[in-house]
Amino acid sequence: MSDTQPVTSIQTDDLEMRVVLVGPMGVGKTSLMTTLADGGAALLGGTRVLLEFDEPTAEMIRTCKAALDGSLATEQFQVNAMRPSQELTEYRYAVNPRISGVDRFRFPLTVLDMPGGWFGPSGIPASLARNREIFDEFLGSASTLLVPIDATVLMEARLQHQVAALPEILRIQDVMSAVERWTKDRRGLDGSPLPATVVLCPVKCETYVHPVGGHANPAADSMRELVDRFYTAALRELLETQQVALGRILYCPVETIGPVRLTRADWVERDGMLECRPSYEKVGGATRRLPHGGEELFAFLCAEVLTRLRSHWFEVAEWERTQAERPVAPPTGAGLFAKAWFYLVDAWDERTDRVLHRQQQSRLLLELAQLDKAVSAIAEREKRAFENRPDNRFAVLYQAAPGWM
Ligand SMILES: Nc1nc2c(ncn2[C@@H]2O[C@H](COP(=O)(O)OP(=O)(O)O)[C@@H](O)[C@H]2O)c(=O)[nH]1
Ligand SMILES: [Mg+2]
Repeated sequence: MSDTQPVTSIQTDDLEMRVVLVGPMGVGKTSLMTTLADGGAALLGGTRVLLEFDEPTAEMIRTCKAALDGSLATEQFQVNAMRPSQELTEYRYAVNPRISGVDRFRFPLTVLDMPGGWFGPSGIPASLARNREIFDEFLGSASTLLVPIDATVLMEARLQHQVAALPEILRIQDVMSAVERWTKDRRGLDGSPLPATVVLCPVKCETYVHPVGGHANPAADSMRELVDRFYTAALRELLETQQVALGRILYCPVETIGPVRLTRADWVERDGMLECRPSYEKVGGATRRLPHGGEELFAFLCAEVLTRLRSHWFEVAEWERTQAERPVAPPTGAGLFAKAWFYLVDAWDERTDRVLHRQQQSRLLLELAQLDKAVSAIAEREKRAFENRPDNRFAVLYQAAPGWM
């Protein structure tokens, strides 16, 4: 079967995962992107599924990894090793489950990283107005919004005036405005509504998560409660008051560095704004990053598009079946001569054509069975990550009723 066979109502262009990262400057957006790439590589290593990057994306990830690795290279962990970005950055990956040597099931995964300065007091500079248009255009066609949350700021605000300053420091109103605009503009390339998931990702959270394979950390419950109080509640309010449509809210803490622990958090006032300045120490003299959460986040992003991809190709296989089972008969109303001609000449072509459709259907069904095997690691990780069990790091915070769109 040719890869370009035009058969179904679903546009293959829709089989792309588009994700937008929103959050203030320095919250950890670019580090989160890098950890997502680490997670994809770890999850797909040892499977036949390829993770591909375009060259600029590979370069950006190399730079970011080098900066994060460098923050652990010195005796003290270096806070703020990364340079903030003023540019809108597009990360382009593709997930390619190569089956029988063909790229039929390859799908792009594109993440747009907004410059955090847009949420600052000065907003978007006029010189970047075009960037804003690109951002809005992309936002309308994204099916997922990733919201990194500075867990250290959230958890270390203990005094009343610090807690009161949290919405301003974390720019929660700006985040909610982006969610609102997104849910209202959201459409697929064929104009149909897209699934909409908000993923709340606490970052800088290593001190507050359940350690992998260790005892439960009571701080993990407090972090979850604070995320609920400041973010889930605001999202639910949007759902109720603005009638926005949302499919799911997920909770996915991500450690982009790993072996560091908070030693102190100083609160200082700068330009009339309260600021949290954390200090960390390395755990056990660590020199290598040990990120966590990137695999689960990657699995979730892929699982969503894989569902769409499977149903697209099952629909194609079904179309092939209907073509293979069409009756071989002359056109209705054909005269005697036309009928005779049909059975003598055309019928053979038609029969050959049906055999080809049957072969294409069988081949597709075989490939789909191989696809399921190839991506089983992704599907299993996604299912296990977000299931409801005690001391799970990850959670589904909200799930719309079936048929909500
Ligand atoms: N302790 C800790 N620091 C982090 C983590 N992720 C990011 N950072 C720090 O936060 C700084 C800003 O991160 P960056 O990804 O550039 O933020 P962005 O401006 O939102 O893109 C980096 O220099 C890192 O040192 C994390 O998981 N833990
Ligand atoms: Mg950045």
